[in-house]
Amino acid sequence: MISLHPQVLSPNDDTSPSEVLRLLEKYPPRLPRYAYGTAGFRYDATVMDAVLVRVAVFCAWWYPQLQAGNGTAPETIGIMVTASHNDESYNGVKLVAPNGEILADPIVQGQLTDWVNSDSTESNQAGSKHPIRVWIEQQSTNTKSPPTCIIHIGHDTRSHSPSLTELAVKTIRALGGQVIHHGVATTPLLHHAVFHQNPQRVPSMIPIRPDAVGYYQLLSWSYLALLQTAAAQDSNSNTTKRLVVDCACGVGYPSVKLFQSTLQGVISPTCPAAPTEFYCINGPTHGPLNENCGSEHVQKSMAAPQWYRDESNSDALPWEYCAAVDGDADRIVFFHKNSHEFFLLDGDKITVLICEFLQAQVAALKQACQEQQQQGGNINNSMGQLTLGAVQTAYANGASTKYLKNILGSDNVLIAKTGVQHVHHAAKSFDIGVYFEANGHGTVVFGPQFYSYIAQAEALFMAAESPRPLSLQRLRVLPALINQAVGDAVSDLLLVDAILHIKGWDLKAWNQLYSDMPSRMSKLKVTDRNVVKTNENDTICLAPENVQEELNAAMKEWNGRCFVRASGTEDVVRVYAEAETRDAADQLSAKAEYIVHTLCGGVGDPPKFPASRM
Ligand code: 16G
Ligand code: MG
Repeated sequence: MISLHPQVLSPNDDTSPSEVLRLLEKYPPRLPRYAYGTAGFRYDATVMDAVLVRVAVFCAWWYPQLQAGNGTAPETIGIMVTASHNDESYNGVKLVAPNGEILADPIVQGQLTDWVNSDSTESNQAGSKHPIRVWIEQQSTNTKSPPTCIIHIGHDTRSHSPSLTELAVKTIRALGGQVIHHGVATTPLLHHAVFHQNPQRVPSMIPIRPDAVGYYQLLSWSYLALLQTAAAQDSNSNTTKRLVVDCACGVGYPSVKLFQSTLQGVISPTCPAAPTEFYCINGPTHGPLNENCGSEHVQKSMAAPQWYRDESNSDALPWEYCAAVDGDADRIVFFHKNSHEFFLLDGDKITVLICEFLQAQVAALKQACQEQQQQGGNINNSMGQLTLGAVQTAYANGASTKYLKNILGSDNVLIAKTGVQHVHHAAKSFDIGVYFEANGHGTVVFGPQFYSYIAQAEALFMAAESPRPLSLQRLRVLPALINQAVGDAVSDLLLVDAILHIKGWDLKAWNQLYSDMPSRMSKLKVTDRNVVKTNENDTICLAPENVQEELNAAMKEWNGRCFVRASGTEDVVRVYAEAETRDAADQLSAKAEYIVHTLCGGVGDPPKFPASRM
């Protein structure tokens, strides 16, 4: 169902600004105001048509401004139509910048929001036209060669995604643009395609593979290469494990299936089979998207997903080693369930696992390089050091932050604002930056010093004709296995599976690294969630007045931590609380909910306080 190669749709024979003006008129904004949320626009699908037409116009208008214009290849951008973990009734749109990352520039986001909300069919009330409308009118009607813009588009498996995507495609082609249409795609596949389509952005250690075939080959090769380092270490048994992957009834299902078939094609006598069998459940036609399944359900409800194919038999599934991805497969959590226990390994646990692994590899490589240099009588300090850091959000469980600070040092653990755009950016301040939100969004990013260090280490061992140490083999392969543009549930699945295999761990051993503090996440309806403003990393509420003072008093009373913020994907205010005991966390959460209800315009009856949830 995922297209192996995208379809290239050339511009319309004649560029047609009048067709674009007609589309703008036909699909006027259907809300008083569309807000750019945590990851783009996300609303009920019935009001998204206007957004798709306008986002497409914006991309065509923005594209020429992104080109260096000095003879370098044009840089593409992308539009992903998805509402991720939201239910089927929603849809949304995320923009991919030329570096393959999610659009993070607040100025561009502001311009886009302004345009989406402008009365773009006519002169506005003040009688002036929006500059982008003026730009459309100035476009000539001649055929454009080369295309005015090149834009990648993909969509998830929602029933309304193809028609919304089609609106954007039509608009771009009418403006003389070329569309690289990926059809059904995961969000990270689209990011990967844009990143690899702009090859000057891709470090030379990563082979360029701009389409689905190439991407899954890259994942297969690098996954097997990483697993082979475990075989070399000989720390594991040869038994095959089954990893159940709940795909949220979405695009993760064909994505993992495509990976599996690609992997089969890559395995050869010299390259042994993987020790893990991936068993996908909950595909797009099996049940309702994200309903009682997928990573959002598993993480928020702390429960195994419903198995839609054969509910009666769901106990028959071995739920020992399981993962759940979300509706567009850009996040993942792991879980284990048996007759007497359920435990979740969320983004925090993933961060800790990966950081421990990387720290050990970096230390081993440093030592191996020093020994090699000593043997050669050539101590060369020019390789420098590698900084390894972790980025979390305010939702990170306090126990994970404490653990990370212990192993990495306090300065190497940052708390950034909620949303991939913020955590990804912060992670780039390290040579190796690991970021995961508790909800499972995350990846590892490698900076220029990392690539230079690895290249120097390779040169060192090659010159000495010495075998490359395992640490070097492992670190060398990671940038190809780990999506450098955005977190990918499939890539993260493979990375975690390979690390567990190398360590010889099951989920229990991993889970025992630390114990989460009791916490609670809740959400409240308020009249206007936009009245709630927070500081640069969501830890302090700046408005309405007195909210933070009241929260401070509650935190003191229950000896815990809590914060509140407006959701960027749902019409609610979210509350997070954690404390030393379950009761204290519940009491603190109830108090914080009460504060939000009374000071932020809560709708309906105030939540009960003290809590009666025991
Ligand atoms: C979106 C964000 C995610 C964030 C979540 C918070 C991306 C790609 N996704 O899913 O990072 O954690 O929103 O949701 O940025 P909220 O604003 O509703 O709490
Ligand atoms: Mg998602």
